[in-house]
Amino acid sequence: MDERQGVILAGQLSGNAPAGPGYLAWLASRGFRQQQFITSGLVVDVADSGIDNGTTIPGHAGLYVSGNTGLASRVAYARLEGTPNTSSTLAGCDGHGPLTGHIIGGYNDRATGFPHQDSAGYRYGLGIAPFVRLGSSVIFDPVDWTMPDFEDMFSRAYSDGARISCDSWGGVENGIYDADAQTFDALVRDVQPAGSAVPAAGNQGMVFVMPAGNGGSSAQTISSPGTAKNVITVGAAENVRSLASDQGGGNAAGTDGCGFGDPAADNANEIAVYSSRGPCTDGRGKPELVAPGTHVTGGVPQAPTPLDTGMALACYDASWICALPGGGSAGNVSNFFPLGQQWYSTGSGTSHATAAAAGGAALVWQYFANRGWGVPSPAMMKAYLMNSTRYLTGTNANDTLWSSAQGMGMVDLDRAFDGTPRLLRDQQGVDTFTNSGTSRSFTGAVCKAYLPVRITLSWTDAPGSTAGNAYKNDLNLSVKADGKTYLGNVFTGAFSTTGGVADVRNNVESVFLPPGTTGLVEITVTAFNINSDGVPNVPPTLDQDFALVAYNLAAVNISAINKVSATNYATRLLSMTNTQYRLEFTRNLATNPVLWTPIVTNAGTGGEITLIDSGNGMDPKRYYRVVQP
Ligand SMILES: [Ca+2]
Ligand SMILES: [Ca+2]
Ligand SMILES: [Ca+2]
Ligand SMILES: [Ca+2]
Repeated sequence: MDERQGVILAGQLSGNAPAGPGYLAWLASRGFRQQQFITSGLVVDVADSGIDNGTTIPGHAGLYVSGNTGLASRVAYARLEGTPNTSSTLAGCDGHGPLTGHIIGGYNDRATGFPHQDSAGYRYGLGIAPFVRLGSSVIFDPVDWTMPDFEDMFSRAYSDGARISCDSWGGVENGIYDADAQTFDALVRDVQPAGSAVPAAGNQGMVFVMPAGNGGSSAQTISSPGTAKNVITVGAAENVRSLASDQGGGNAAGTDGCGFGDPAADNANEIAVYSSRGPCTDGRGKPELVAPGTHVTGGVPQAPTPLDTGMALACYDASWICALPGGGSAGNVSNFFPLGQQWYSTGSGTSHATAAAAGGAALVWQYFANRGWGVPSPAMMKAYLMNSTRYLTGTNANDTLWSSAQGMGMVDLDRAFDGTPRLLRDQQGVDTFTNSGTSRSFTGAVCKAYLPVRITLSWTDAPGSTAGNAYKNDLNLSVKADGKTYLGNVFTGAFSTTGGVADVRNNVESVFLPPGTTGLVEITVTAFNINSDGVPNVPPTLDQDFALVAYNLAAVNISAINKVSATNYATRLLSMTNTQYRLEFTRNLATNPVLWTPIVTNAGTGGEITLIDSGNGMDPKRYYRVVQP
């Protein structure tokens, strides 16, 4: 990728531009280390035209640990899927697969200016997750489609450690849910189904990150299988990078080989004109997210023992990336950006935004491991990413969520890893619905009033019908805060608004409240209509699980209050207003967790006392407010 793209995803902005180089330091500040990825073994599958030279010993240093060819390669596998075409190769000669791979995971810490840094010090080809391993599933060899068997292909990828697949490709851009979308909806839940190349009992989840397409700015132009319900579909916002002549580009206007000039890459709050727009033909919202996708730089496949200025593989022709005007044939100087070197090139398209989001997904996956939160389900990955977005306010954005242009907003890794408490529930058996009309409720206490409260519900739906509406099981999100009730996906601009009607179409629902929300927040998930086998391979036939992310809420788990006595938990009254009592428990409940549930005390008052956890790890002593309505 491109360090400018990384700094934007990290939310480090100055106005509409990245605030300055330092993405690797930012990653370190959020606790990310190479060793964690070595320990977890996470692989991001790159279903594309091949990474670098088509082997697990790439020529480009950026695909090795620490950018050092003397250390381990981070290419886990490289293989052809489907049927080889004439002159088939695993090498990414067209430039697309290599660019994708470097955007996800390229490493560059060089501090020597040209050819590894631009004039402002940003590294070319520094990926979003520069520690992760990459697996190459070649489905364009390098230009023609190999007609892969998706079940075989991704069952192999999973078997080799892939939990996220970056699929920067797609078909017709018309918003239609077709057989491919159906296949991917099934694979998200179980990527090793019976009959596949590497079958396994039960469900094995895979996160698929897919492009919206480049059919914008007309409405309803999402490409399949990005129209699938369970994948994460990514639109393109603007990166901020000049390709003008004085920056190493081919002309004063900074126009790239696809015709996009510098105005298409000058504002991190704008949506790229070409980015495909939702909704799908059945009214489902798309895309889910956006990431910077114009004038993005990444690596070029390298010959053995490249020069200091790099040396592209002889077959490299940049035929499936923009590069610079005049490029696109082997040996052309305009196949590269900046001019005068052969390590890097550039592209514009939702392919490159998708790769950035896939890199972000890799960081989220590892963050769960780092925090001891277990392995996130695809539904949780989607909920977490969509929950931590940044609302874009520029041209083609500044609209009401869920937006057909910006989805739920820009991937925001700063919020994703800001350490603010979140209430998380990930496909827990006790939460699974088996009947329409039932519901689950969760109560949280707002941790920091100066931050927003953001709640996202996501579920992996059963594959839909290719005729009519694709949506099946229907869950509803409802949130009560500050005495008001908000329904999922009822927004005005960036925030939820009261009123409206329950969303019957989307299998992600969000409620975003601005800073200033206080007290208890009640979240209710209702199974409005359970008509399908949402959890295949697990009885019963009709069921649905879900993932829930509630940002800036600390779980309030209240049960067995009768077990709490003054003996066990001596308390003192800290303050008392009309109806609120703040008590301190002298025993540290953080290290002695106790389950709580609401009770009716009837202690001479007839009132109900609710204990509110306002701490949840933020304070060595746990404080509880008592509200007597
Ligand atoms: Ca299976
Ligand atoms: Ca612009
Ligand atoms: Ca619903
Ligand atoms: Ca089931």
